[in-house]
Amino acid sequence: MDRRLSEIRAKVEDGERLNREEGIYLFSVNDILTLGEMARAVKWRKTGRDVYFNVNRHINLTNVCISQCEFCAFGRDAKAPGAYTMTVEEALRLAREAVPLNITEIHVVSALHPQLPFDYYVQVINELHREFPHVHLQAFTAVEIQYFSKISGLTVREVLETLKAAGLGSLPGGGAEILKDEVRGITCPRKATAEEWLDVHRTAHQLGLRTNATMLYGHIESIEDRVDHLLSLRELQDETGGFQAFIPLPFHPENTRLSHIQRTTAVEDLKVLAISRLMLDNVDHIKAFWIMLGVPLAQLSLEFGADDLDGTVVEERITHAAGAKTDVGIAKPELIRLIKAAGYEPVERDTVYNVVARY
Ligand code: V47
Repeated sequence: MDRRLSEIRAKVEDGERLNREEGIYLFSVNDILTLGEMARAVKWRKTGRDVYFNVNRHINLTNVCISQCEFCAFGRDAKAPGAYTMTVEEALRLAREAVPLNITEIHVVSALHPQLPFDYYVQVINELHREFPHVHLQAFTAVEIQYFSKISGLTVREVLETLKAAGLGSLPGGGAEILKDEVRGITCPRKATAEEWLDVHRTAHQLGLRTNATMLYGHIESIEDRVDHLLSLRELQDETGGFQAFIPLPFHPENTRLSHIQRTTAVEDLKVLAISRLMLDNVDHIKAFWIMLGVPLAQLSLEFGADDLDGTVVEERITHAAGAKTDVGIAKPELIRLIKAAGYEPVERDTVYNVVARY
Protein backbone atom coordinates (compact mmCIF):
# COMPACT_ATOMS: atom_id res chain seq x y z
CA MET A 1 0.00 0.00 0.00
CA ASP A 2 1.39 3.46 -0.81
CA ARG A 3 2.38 5.81 2.02
CA ARG A 4 -0.39 8.31 1.41
CA LEU A 5 -3.07 5.62 1.60
CA SER A 6 -1.57 4.22 4.82
CA GLU A 7 -1.64 7.71 6.35
CA ILE A 8 -5.29 8.12 5.39
CA ARG A 9 -6.04 4.66 6.75
CA ALA A 10 -4.42 5.59 10.06
CA LYS A 11 -6.60 8.72 10.23
CA VAL A 12 -9.73 6.66 9.55
CA GLU A 13 -8.73 4.17 12.26
CA ASP A 14 -8.30 7.08 14.71
CA GLY A 15 -11.70 8.48 13.74
CA GLU A 16 -10.14 11.64 12.30
CA ARG A 17 -11.95 13.64 9.65
CA LEU A 18 -10.57 13.45 6.10
CA ASN A 19 -9.95 16.66 4.17
CA ARG A 20 -10.63 17.68 0.56
CA GLU A 21 -7.20 16.65 -0.77
CA GLU A 22 -7.52 13.25 0.87
CA GLY A 23 -10.96 12.76 -0.65
CA ILE A 24 -9.63 13.63 -4.09
CA TYR A 25 -6.67 11.32 -3.59
CA LEU A 26 -8.92 8.40 -2.64
CA PHE A 27 -10.61 8.60 -6.04
CA SER A 28 -7.23 7.92 -7.68
CA VAL A 29 -6.70 4.78 -5.60
CA ASN A 30 -7.22 1.56 -7.53
CA ASP A 31 -6.84 -0.69 -4.50
CA ILE A 32 -10.57 -0.93 -3.97
CA LEU A 33 -10.24 -3.73 -1.42
CA THR A 34 -8.37 -1.38 0.91
CA LEU A 35 -10.95 1.36 0.26
CA GLY A 36 -13.66 -1.17 1.10
CA GLU A 37 -11.88 -2.29 4.25
CA MET A 38 -11.59 1.30 5.45
CA ALA A 39 -15.22 2.15 4.66
CA ARG A 40 -16.42 -1.11 6.20
CA ALA A 41 -14.58 -0.29 9.42
CA VAL A 42 -16.49 3.01 9.61
CA LYS A 43 -19.78 1.24 8.85
CA TRP A 44 -19.09 -1.28 11.64
CA ARG A 45 -18.34 1.51 14.10
CA LYS A 46 -21.65 3.16 13.27
CA THR A 47 -24.08 0.28 12.73
CA GLY A 48 -22.23 -2.98 13.47
CA ARG A 49 -23.78 -6.01 11.77
CA ASP A 50 -27.09 -4.26 11.13
CA VAL A 51 -28.17 -3.62 7.56
CA TYR A 52 -31.36 -1.69 7.06
CA PHE A 53 -34.20 -1.86 4.59
CA ASN A 54 -37.76 -0.63 4.56
CA VAL A 55 -41.09 -1.63 3.12
CA ASN A 56 -42.28 1.25 1.03
CA ARG A 57 -44.07 2.36 -2.13
CA HIS A 58 -42.93 5.05 -4.53
CA ILE A 59 -45.56 7.30 -6.12
CA ASN A 60 -44.56 9.69 -8.90
CA LEU A 61 -47.55 12.00 -9.24
CA THR A 62 -46.62 13.48 -12.60
CA ASN A 63 -43.81 13.46 -15.13
CA VAL A 64 -44.78 16.77 -16.73
CA CYS A 65 -41.80 18.99 -16.04
CA ILE A 66 -40.52 22.40 -17.05
CA SER A 67 -37.00 21.58 -15.91
CA GLN A 68 -35.91 19.33 -18.79
CA CYS A 69 -32.68 18.29 -17.08
CA GLU A 70 -30.10 16.88 -19.47
CA PHE A 71 -29.67 13.71 -17.40
CA CYS A 72 -33.36 12.94 -17.01
CA ALA A 73 -35.47 10.55 -19.09
CA PHE A 74 -38.52 10.84 -16.83
CA GLY A 75 -39.73 14.43 -17.23
CA ARG A 76 -41.51 15.57 -20.40
CA ASP A 77 -43.68 18.29 -21.91
CA ALA A 78 -47.41 18.19 -21.16
CA LYS A 79 -48.25 17.17 -24.72
CA ALA A 80 -45.42 14.69 -25.28
CA PRO A 81 -46.25 10.98 -25.59
CA GLY A 82 -46.26 9.29 -22.21
CA ALA A 83 -46.97 12.47 -20.24
CA TYR A 84 -49.22 11.81 -17.26
CA THR A 85 -50.57 13.52 -14.17
CA MET A 86 -52.44 11.65 -11.45
CA THR A 87 -55.51 12.97 -9.78
CA VAL A 88 -55.48 13.03 -6.00
CA GLU A 89 -57.87 10.06 -6.15
CA GLU A 90 -55.47 8.08 -8.37
CA ALA A 91 -52.62 8.65 -5.92
CA LEU A 92 -54.87 7.49 -3.09
CA ARG A 93 -55.79 4.38 -5.06
CA LEU A 94 -52.11 3.42 -5.43
CA ALA A 95 -51.62 3.92 -1.72
CA ARG A 96 -54.70 1.80 -0.94
CA GLU A 97 -53.23 -1.06 -2.99
CA ALA A 98 -49.90 -0.85 -1.15
CA VAL A 99 -50.94 -0.30 2.46
CA PRO A 100 -52.21 -3.90 2.94
CA LEU A 101 -48.62 -5.02 2.17
CA ASN A 102 -47.61 -3.43 5.49
CA ILE A 103 -45.70 -0.54 4.02
CA THR A 104 -44.37 1.94 6.56
CA GLU A 105 -43.53 4.66 4.02
CA ILE A 106 -44.90 6.30 0.90
CA HIS A 107 -42.15 8.01 -1.09
CA VAL A 108 -43.51 10.76 -3.34
CA VAL A 109 -41.27 12.41 -5.93
CA SER A 110 -42.60 14.02 -9.06
CA ALA A 111 -41.68 16.88 -11.39
CA LEU A 112 -41.96 20.65 -11.84
CA HIS A 113 -45.42 20.79 -13.41
CA PRO A 114 -46.23 24.08 -15.15
CA GLN A 115 -49.91 24.23 -14.15
CA LEU A 116 -50.65 22.25 -11.00
CA PRO A 117 -51.12 24.60 -8.04
CA PHE A 118 -49.38 24.11 -4.69
CA ASP A 119 -52.79 23.19 -3.26
CA TYR A 120 -52.80 19.95 -5.26
CA TYR A 121 -49.66 18.73 -3.46
CA VAL A 122 -51.01 19.81 -0.08
CA GLN A 123 -54.20 17.92 -0.82
CA VAL A 124 -52.29 14.74 -1.78
CA ILE A 125 -50.37 14.83 1.51
CA ASN A 126 -53.46 15.76 3.48
CA GLU A 127 -55.60 12.95 2.10
CA LEU A 128 -52.84 10.33 2.30
CA HIS A 129 -52.17 11.30 5.88
CA ARG A 130 -55.84 11.34 6.81
CA GLU A 131 -56.47 7.89 5.37
CA PHE A 132 -53.15 6.32 6.45
CA PRO A 133 -51.97 8.23 9.53
CA HIS A 134 -49.57 5.40 10.49
CA VAL A 135 -47.69 5.53 7.16
CA HIS A 136 -44.75 7.94 7.00
CA LEU A 137 -44.93 10.35 4.07
CA GLN A 138 -41.50 11.09 2.65
CA ALA A 139 -42.28 13.52 -0.10
CA PHE A 140 -40.94 16.18 -2.45
CA THR A 141 -37.29 16.86 -3.17
CA ALA A 142 -35.80 20.21 -2.19
CA VAL A 143 -36.07 21.19 -5.86
CA GLU A 144 -39.84 20.64 -5.76
CA ILE A 145 -40.15 22.50 -2.46
CA GLN A 146 -38.27 25.47 -3.89
CA TYR A 147 -40.55 25.36 -6.98
CA PHE A 148 -43.66 25.27 -4.76
CA SER A 149 -42.37 28.42 -3.10
CA LYS A 150 -42.06 30.07 -6.51
CA ILE A 151 -45.53 29.09 -7.75
CA SER A 152 -47.33 29.82 -4.48
CA GLY A 153 -45.64 33.06 -3.45
CA LEU A 154 -44.96 31.50 -0.03
CA THR A 155 -41.48 31.32 1.47
CA VAL A 156 -39.71 27.95 1.57
CA ARG A 157 -40.34 27.91 5.31
CA GLU A 158 -44.08 28.50 4.81
CA VAL A 159 -44.26 25.79 2.14
CA LEU A 160 -42.60 23.31 4.49
CA GLU A 161 -44.76 24.37 7.43
CA THR A 162 -47.92 23.94 5.33
CA LEU A 163 -46.88 20.47 4.14
CA LYS A 164 -45.79 19.45 7.61
CA ALA A 165 -49.17 20.51 9.01
CA ALA A 166 -50.81 18.40 6.27
CA GLY A 167 -48.81 15.30 7.31
CA LEU A 168 -45.42 15.44 5.59
CA GLY A 169 -42.91 13.40 7.60
CA SER A 170 -39.56 13.99 5.90
CA LEU A 171 -37.89 14.96 2.62
CA PRO A 172 -36.17 12.54 0.25
CA GLY A 173 -32.69 13.36 -0.95
CA GLY A 174 -33.28 13.90 -4.66
CA GLY A 175 -32.52 16.93 -6.78
CA ALA A 176 -29.07 17.45 -5.30
CA GLU A 177 -27.38 16.18 -8.48
CA ILE A 178 -23.99 17.90 -8.16
CA LEU A 179 -24.07 20.86 -5.81
CA LYS A 180 -22.06 23.19 -8.00
CA ASP A 181 -23.72 25.85 -10.13
CA GLU A 182 -21.26 25.55 -13.04
CA VAL A 183 -22.32 21.90 -13.41
CA ARG A 184 -26.01 22.65 -12.75
CA GLY A 185 -25.86 25.41 -15.38
CA ILE A 186 -25.13 22.70 -17.96
CA THR A 187 -27.12 19.74 -16.65
CA CYS A 188 -30.16 21.35 -14.97
CA PRO A 189 -30.20 25.13 -15.45
CA ARG A 190 -33.92 25.62 -14.81
CA LYS A 191 -34.16 24.37 -11.25
CA ALA A 192 -32.93 25.17 -7.74
CA THR A 193 -29.30 26.27 -7.42
CA ALA A 194 -26.87 24.50 -5.11
CA GLU A 195 -27.42 27.10 -2.39
CA GLU A 196 -31.20 26.90 -2.77
CA TRP A 197 -31.11 23.09 -2.46
CA LEU A 198 -29.00 23.32 0.69
CA ASP A 199 -31.20 26.06 2.08
CA VAL A 200 -34.40 23.99 1.73
CA HIS A 201 -32.71 21.20 3.72
CA ARG A 202 -31.43 23.66 6.32
CA THR A 203 -34.94 25.04 6.77
CA ALA A 204 -36.48 21.55 6.89
CA HIS A 205 -33.98 20.56 9.60
CA GLN A 206 -34.81 23.71 11.56
CA LEU A 207 -38.49 22.69 11.42
CA GLY A 208 -37.67 19.23 12.76
CA LEU A 209 -38.04 17.41 9.44
CA ARG A 210 -35.30 14.85 8.80
CA THR A 211 -34.02 14.63 5.25
CA ASN A 212 -31.79 12.53 2.98
CA ALA A 213 -29.20 13.67 0.47
CA THR A 214 -28.20 12.20 -2.88
CA MET A 215 -25.44 12.78 -5.42
CA LEU A 216 -25.94 12.02 -9.09
CA TYR A 217 -22.51 11.06 -10.43
CA GLY A 218 -21.02 9.67 -13.62
CA HIS A 219 -22.06 12.41 -16.05
CA ILE A 220 -20.02 15.58 -16.67
CA GLU A 221 -18.79 16.23 -13.13
CA SER A 222 -15.14 16.07 -12.08
CA ILE A 223 -13.70 14.18 -9.12
CA GLU A 224 -13.22 17.56 -7.39
CA ASP A 225 -16.94 18.31 -7.91
CA ARG A 226 -17.86 15.02 -6.21
CA VAL A 227 -15.65 15.71 -3.23
CA ASP A 228 -16.89 19.30 -2.93
CA HIS A 229 -20.46 17.97 -3.05
CA LEU A 230 -19.72 15.66 -0.11
CA LEU A 231 -18.06 18.53 1.76
CA SER A 232 -21.08 20.83 1.24
CA LEU A 233 -23.30 18.16 2.78
CA ARG A 234 -20.85 17.53 5.61
CA GLU A 235 -20.73 21.24 6.41
CA LEU A 236 -24.52 21.56 6.54
CA GLN A 237 -24.72 18.40 8.63
CA ASP A 238 -22.26 19.93 11.13
CA GLU A 239 -24.63 22.87 11.38
CA THR A 240 -27.98 21.06 11.66
CA GLY A 241 -27.51 17.29 12.12
CA GLY A 242 -30.69 16.75 10.09
CA PHE A 243 -29.46 14.43 7.33
CA GLN A 244 -30.09 10.80 8.09
CA ALA A 245 -28.82 9.06 4.96
CA PHE A 246 -26.68 9.73 1.92
CA ILE A 247 -27.47 7.97 -1.36
CA PRO A 248 -25.03 8.10 -4.29
CA LEU A 249 -26.94 7.66 -7.58
CA PRO A 250 -25.05 6.42 -10.65
CA PHE A 251 -26.16 8.23 -13.79
CA HIS A 252 -28.20 6.06 -16.20
CA PRO A 253 -27.71 7.52 -19.69
CA GLU A 254 -30.35 5.77 -21.84
CA ASN A 255 -33.05 8.01 -23.37
CA THR A 256 -31.42 11.16 -21.96
CA ARG A 257 -29.71 14.01 -23.78
CA LEU A 258 -26.45 12.69 -22.32
CA SER A 259 -26.88 9.23 -23.81
CA HIS A 260 -23.38 9.38 -25.34
CA ILE A 261 -21.91 9.04 -21.82
CA GLN A 262 -21.21 5.49 -20.68
CA ARG A 263 -22.69 4.13 -17.48
CA THR A 264 -20.13 4.03 -14.63
CA THR A 265 -18.42 0.70 -13.95
CA ALA A 266 -19.00 -1.46 -10.88
CA VAL A 267 -15.56 -0.48 -9.55
CA GLU A 268 -16.42 3.21 -9.84
CA ASP A 269 -19.76 2.69 -8.07
CA LEU A 270 -18.08 0.85 -5.18
CA LYS A 271 -15.42 3.57 -4.93
CA VAL A 272 -18.06 6.30 -4.70
CA LEU A 273 -19.89 4.40 -1.96
CA ALA A 274 -16.71 3.77 0.01
CA ILE A 275 -15.42 7.33 -0.31
CA SER A 276 -18.83 8.72 0.65
CA ARG A 277 -18.74 6.59 3.79
CA LEU A 278 -15.23 7.85 4.56
CA MET A 279 -15.87 11.55 3.91
CA LEU A 280 -19.32 11.85 5.51
CA ASP A 281 -18.21 11.05 9.03
CA ASN A 282 -21.22 12.87 10.47
CA VAL A 283 -23.96 11.09 8.47
CA ASP A 284 -25.28 7.89 10.04
CA HIS A 285 -26.34 5.91 6.98
CA ILE A 286 -25.09 5.27 3.45
CA LYS A 287 -27.77 3.83 1.25
CA ALA A 288 -27.06 1.56 -1.71
CA PHE A 289 -30.21 2.07 -3.80
CA TRP A 290 -30.52 -1.41 -5.36
CA ILE A 291 -32.73 -0.09 -8.17
CA MET A 292 -29.92 2.02 -9.57
CA LEU A 293 -26.91 -0.14 -8.63
CA GLY A 294 -28.43 -3.47 -9.56
CA VAL A 295 -29.09 -6.12 -6.97
CA PRO A 296 -25.68 -7.94 -7.04
CA LEU A 297 -23.74 -4.69 -6.71
CA ALA A 298 -26.04 -3.41 -3.97
CA GLN A 299 -25.33 -6.58 -2.02
CA LEU A 300 -21.56 -6.17 -2.54
CA SER A 301 -21.77 -2.54 -1.49
CA LEU A 302 -22.34 -3.74 2.08
CA GLU A 303 -18.61 -4.54 2.07
CA PHE A 304 -17.89 -0.97 0.90
CA GLY A 305 -19.52 1.04 3.66
CA ALA A 306 -23.23 0.90 2.80
CA ASP A 307 -25.60 -0.11 5.60
CA ASP A 308 -28.98 0.31 3.90
CA LEU A 309 -30.49 -1.18 0.74
CA ASP A 310 -33.56 1.11 0.66
CA GLY A 311 -36.91 -0.53 0.14
CA THR A 312 -39.34 -2.73 -1.65
CA VAL A 313 -40.22 0.36 -3.78
CA VAL A 314 -42.99 -1.45 -5.78
CA GLU A 315 -42.88 0.86 -8.78
CA GLU A 316 -39.88 2.94 -9.85
CA ARG A 317 -40.13 5.17 -12.89
CA ILE A 318 -37.22 7.63 -12.89
CA THR A 319 -34.31 5.22 -13.40
CA HIS A 320 -36.34 2.82 -15.47
CA ALA A 321 -37.11 5.61 -17.92
CA ALA A 322 -33.31 5.92 -18.21
CA GLY A 323 -32.70 2.28 -18.99
CA ALA A 324 -32.35 0.59 -15.58
CA LYS A 325 -32.59 -3.18 -16.01
CA THR A 326 -33.52 -3.95 -12.41
CA ASP A 327 -37.05 -4.96 -11.49
CA VAL A 328 -39.34 -2.08 -10.53
CA GLY A 329 -39.76 -3.54 -7.05
CA ILE A 330 -38.38 -6.29 -4.82
CA ALA A 331 -40.08 -8.56 -2.29
CA LYS A 332 -39.22 -8.20 1.38
CA PRO A 333 -38.06 -11.86 1.76
CA GLU A 334 -35.60 -11.28 -1.07
CA LEU A 335 -34.12 -8.20 0.64
CA ILE A 336 -33.78 -10.23 3.83
CA ARG A 337 -32.10 -13.08 1.94
CA LEU A 338 -29.61 -10.74 0.24
CA ILE A 339 -28.58 -9.15 3.52
CA LYS A 340 -28.27 -12.47 5.37
CA ALA A 341 -26.26 -14.04 2.55
CA ALA A 342 -23.77 -11.17 2.84
CA GLY A 343 -23.28 -12.01 6.53
CA TYR A 344 -25.26 -9.13 8.00
CA GLU A 345 -28.36 -8.83 10.15
CA PRO A 346 -31.42 -7.57 8.25
CA VAL A 347 -33.21 -4.82 10.14
CA GLU A 348 -36.50 -3.52 8.86
CA ARG A 349 -36.64 0.18 9.69
CA ASP A 350 -39.19 2.90 9.31
CA THR A 351 -38.30 6.08 7.43
CA VAL A 352 -36.55 7.68 10.40
CA TYR A 353 -34.62 4.52 11.33
CA ASN A 354 -36.76 3.23 14.17
CA VAL A 355 -36.46 -0.56 14.19
CA VAL A 356 -39.65 -2.25 12.95
CA ALA A 357 -38.32 -5.84 13.11
CA ARG A 358 -35.10 -7.88 13.05
CA TYR A 359 -34.86 -11.04 10.95
O1 V47 B 1 -33.33 13.66 -8.11
C1 V47 B 1 -32.73 11.47 -12.52
C2 V47 B 1 -31.98 11.10 -10.12
C3 V47 B 1 -33.36 11.27 -8.35
C4 V47 B 1 -31.53 10.00 -13.49
O2 V47 B 1 -34.06 9.98 -0.40
C5 V47 B 1 -31.30 9.88 -12.14
O3 V47 B 1 -34.03 7.92 0.18
C6 V47 B 1 -29.83 8.17 -12.47
O4 V47 B 1 -33.60 10.99 -5.26
N1 V47 B 1 -29.98 8.25 -13.81
C7 V47 B 1 -34.66 10.78 -7.76
N2 V47 B 1 -30.47 8.98 -11.63
C8 V47 B 1 -34.46 9.55 -6.90
C9 V47 B 1 -33.99 9.89 -5.52
C10 V47 B 1 -34.03 8.87 -4.45
C11 V47 B 1 -34.10 7.55 -4.76
C12 V47 B 1 -34.14 6.62 -3.72
C13 V47 B 1 -34.12 7.01 -2.41
C14 V47 B 1 -34.04 8.35 -2.12
C15 V47 B 1 -34.04 8.79 -0.69
C16 V47 B 1 -33.99 9.29 -3.13
O5 V47 B 1 -32.98 10.44 -9.41
C17 V47 B 1 -33.36 12.62 -8.99
C18 V47 B 1 -32.09 12.57 -9.82
O6 V47 B 1 -30.99 12.94 -9.06
N3 V47 B 1 -32.06 10.83 -11.56
N4 V47 B 1 -32.42 10.97 -13.72
C19 V47 B 1 -30.82 9.12 -14.37
N5 V47 B 1 -30.95 9.21 -15.69
